[in-house]
Amino acid sequence: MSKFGLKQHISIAVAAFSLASSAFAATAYINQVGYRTTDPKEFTLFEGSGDVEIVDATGKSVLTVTPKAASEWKPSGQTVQLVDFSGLTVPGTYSIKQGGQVLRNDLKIADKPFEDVAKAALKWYYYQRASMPLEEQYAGQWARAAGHTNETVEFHKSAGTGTMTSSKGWYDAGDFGRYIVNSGITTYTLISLYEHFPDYFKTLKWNIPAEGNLPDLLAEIKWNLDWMLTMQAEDGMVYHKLTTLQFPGDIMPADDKAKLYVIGKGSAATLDFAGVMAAAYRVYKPFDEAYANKCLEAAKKAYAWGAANPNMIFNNPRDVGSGTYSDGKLDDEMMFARMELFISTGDESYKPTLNANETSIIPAWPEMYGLAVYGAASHPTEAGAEAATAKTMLTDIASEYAYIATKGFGVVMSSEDFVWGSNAVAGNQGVFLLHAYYVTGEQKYYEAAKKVLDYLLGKNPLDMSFVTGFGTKSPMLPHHRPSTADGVEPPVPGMLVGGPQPGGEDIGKDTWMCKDYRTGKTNATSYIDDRCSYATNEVAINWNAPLAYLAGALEALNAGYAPSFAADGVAKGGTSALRPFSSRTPVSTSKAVRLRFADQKVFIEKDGKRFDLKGIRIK
Ligand code: 9MR
Repeated sequence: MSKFGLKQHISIAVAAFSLASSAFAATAYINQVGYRTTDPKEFTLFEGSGDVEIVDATGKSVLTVTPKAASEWKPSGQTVQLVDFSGLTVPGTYSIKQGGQVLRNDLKIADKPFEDVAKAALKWYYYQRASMPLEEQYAGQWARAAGHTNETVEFHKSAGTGTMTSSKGWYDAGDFGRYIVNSGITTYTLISLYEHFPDYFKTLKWNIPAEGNLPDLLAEIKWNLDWMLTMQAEDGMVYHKLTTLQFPGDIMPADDKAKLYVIGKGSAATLDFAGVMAAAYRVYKPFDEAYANKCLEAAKKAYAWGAANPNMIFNNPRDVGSGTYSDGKLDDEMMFARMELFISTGDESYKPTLNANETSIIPAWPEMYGLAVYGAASHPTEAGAEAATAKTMLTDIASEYAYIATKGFGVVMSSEDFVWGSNAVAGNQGVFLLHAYYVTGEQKYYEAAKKVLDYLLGKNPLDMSFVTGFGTKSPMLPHHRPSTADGVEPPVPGMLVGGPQPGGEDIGKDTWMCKDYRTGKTNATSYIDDRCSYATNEVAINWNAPLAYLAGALEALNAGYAPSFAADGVAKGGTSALRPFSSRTPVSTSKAVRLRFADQKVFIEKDGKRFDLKGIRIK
């Protein structure tokens, strides 16, 4: 018989239980880079119970929040709660506590949380430049010799005979190939970032050698446009790619001495090229009219060839093992080319008609329809009735997305979205949501787009930022040949890795392949930070583009810049803070008095308290 009475038994049991439960702390998944003072803010809580406390650097509790109702997120199989801590508006670093336990201490609030991410994501294109050395004054410890400097390249028999000249451009990914199709979506996304926020990008700089008087963003894009222009044949057709016959080993660009070939012809490359060059015409015109005209003429010639040869599908020749970017469905490339040419020329012969029932409109390298939707929505004067159709197409999908993003991990991603380059699927969903925001001014779209960045920067079940050099934990061994071969420990910064997906294409017995990293994992956690993993840990120009777009656009909007075509209400500070767009007021800081808008009401906020316009405290 125990020497303790019943009451003591119970209290010992309770103490033991709370000890046991405290050993299993909840997990808080956060955007590790930071949250904007004025933005709505949310993190994801797994296996939590009770309220959450936010504690400042002095140990003072500054906010207590009750997590939202739990819901399951299928891609990771976790049942999680979203925690809204928008009430935290003072810059600083905080801890998250629950049940007396510190869950993490790296929660950051800042005025411009994504500016450095935007600059680094854009600067990465400089690090990918072919045919020029990266000098230390720009590249720091990642300085390297020029690669692929011989301008004379040979035609593969799939493209012709003899030689031609071609140089410049961006290396596609972890490999050193240059591919027109993938340059299509990438270059267009970056051009549209400039076209939507020209005044913001006229001054934003990230230390690159920029040509002439061009803003950094346009200078960087031109490096690739110059290369693309070399890939057009006399008759207007555009070659598919410029690569070696096989992928190189883990070497620096300058050591890749294998012969370069111009490989393949096709409608996808030609029509993508046409759309990109037509868009380029508009943004370069104010700086260099001759160059702009050259782009437009190239676009017209490419389109003429594409219209006459709309179904020429590229497949890798038998002796070629470099990337394929082979696309068997080409009506979307045609729609993209027509839309951009129509916007730039007003010529009725290009006039496209959007199909409002088209559902494959989230852009991806083989899915260009969505870019035509963006083009129409963002050029209402030029696109006329197509702009209205585009707006409906955007809001139909975006309203569903905005709802989905209120559950689970707070992102749109579903189990099926975890394909090769899943992080870019997320990124493009975010860019899509921003376009819906521009044309409606509805805050829910801004918020859902912003939450995509939260996901990419750490609010995900792997508890890591997917961007090299950013966040508490980020990829260290990306599948990126220069980062592997340069002898520098940190990888080149600003790269978004492809991300989790269960395909396992890189798993195998060869020494250079990965061991199975999927055991016990789900779609959203099938990932390994190892250079072997080209299926989850590679980087690519088309993946960085939506990251750069999202981070850049969110900073531009919050600096007070709205796209010229945007609906009333856009860029009045993103979401909660109403700031007059025209006055370009800087983003307010810690102790500021803010005019805010929520639940259809305008109110004043000071020190976290709310007052009506007469100064009377409200709840
Ligand atoms: O991003 C491409 C992905 O959608 C394909 O499933 C995959 C396999 O064909 O190829 C990816 O693109 C790669 C390209 O072929 C070569 N450079 C690296 C790219 C990223 O892995």
